[in-house]
Amino acid sequence: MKTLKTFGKTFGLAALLSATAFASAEAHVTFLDREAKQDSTILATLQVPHGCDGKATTEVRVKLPEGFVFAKPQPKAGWELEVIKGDYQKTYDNHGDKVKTGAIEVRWKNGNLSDDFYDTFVIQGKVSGVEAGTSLAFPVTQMCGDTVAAWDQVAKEGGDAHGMKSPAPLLKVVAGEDHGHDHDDMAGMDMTGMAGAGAAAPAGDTVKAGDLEISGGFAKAMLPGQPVGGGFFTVKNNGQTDDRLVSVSSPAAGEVQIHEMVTKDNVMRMRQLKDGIAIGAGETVKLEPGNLHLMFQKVKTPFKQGDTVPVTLTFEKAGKVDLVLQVLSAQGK
Ligand SMILES: [Cu+2]
Repeated sequence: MKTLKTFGKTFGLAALLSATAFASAEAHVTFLDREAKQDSTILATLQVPHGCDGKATTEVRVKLPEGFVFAKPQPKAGWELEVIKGDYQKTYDNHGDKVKTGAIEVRWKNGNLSDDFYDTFVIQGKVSGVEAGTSLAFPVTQMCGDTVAAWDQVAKEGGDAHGMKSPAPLLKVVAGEDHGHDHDDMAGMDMTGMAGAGAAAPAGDTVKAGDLEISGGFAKAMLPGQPVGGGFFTVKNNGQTDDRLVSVSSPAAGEVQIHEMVTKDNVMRMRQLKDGIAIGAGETVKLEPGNLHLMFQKVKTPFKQGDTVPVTLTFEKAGKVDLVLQVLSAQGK
């Protein structure tokens, strides 16, 4: 516990420094995904958007709050990793084992993250015994050689974090989904894209809409820190007239674009297809990795293997079609 006390002091001093030296810093250290479900194991992904006043970041220290347990940091190439263990205030149950101690602080050290670049630092852990609506604060100390930036300000209970110069990254704990159906979840979502009557067929099933037959829908799991995701499916046009996929929406993403991958001079490039994809009469069009695909932008919660992603496809003739994509591994298998 000695280490901890020393730490309190370090943080206090650093807070003073940051208030003056980093007053102009706009982009804070924050979590990529700022919400976590109760009693879920998550990848807490910290985004470090810049160095300290132009200097490269050489160390990132993260203090873990009570209620974020069984933590394991992700090693990063070019950084040493130090995990400081200590006592939890409470005792936690890990598959029947009573656990009282664990990681309470993680430090990535001796790295070199240029001020021109951005990077993420990931800690896997379980949110446990925390009431919904609580925000867990993860005070961060960012060191750039001997310059220190502390992201450790926490608003008082019910207070406002806005306007704070160096707020600690917060993770808001929300109610779990173990209450039967996912209607609770859907209530908070943007339903504008969810047109059409009736529920979509289960993930992976073939969906028919007019002359179209849509099958094999899947999405790739997203890697930590990856801001966009890919989606794929096959459309078969059994009719006598051409159709066209004109747009796609999903409650899981702020925007869904239709892309194609083109290789020119040995360089692979992605291109947005603003006019969508033609589905000629009698033709089968396959969206697949390395070729045509959906690109999910502004994804709210990174896709995890085993999840499902609902999408609404809009065709020129067949109209709106609801489809559920099964999330496979990041390799799409
Ligand atoms: Cu793309």
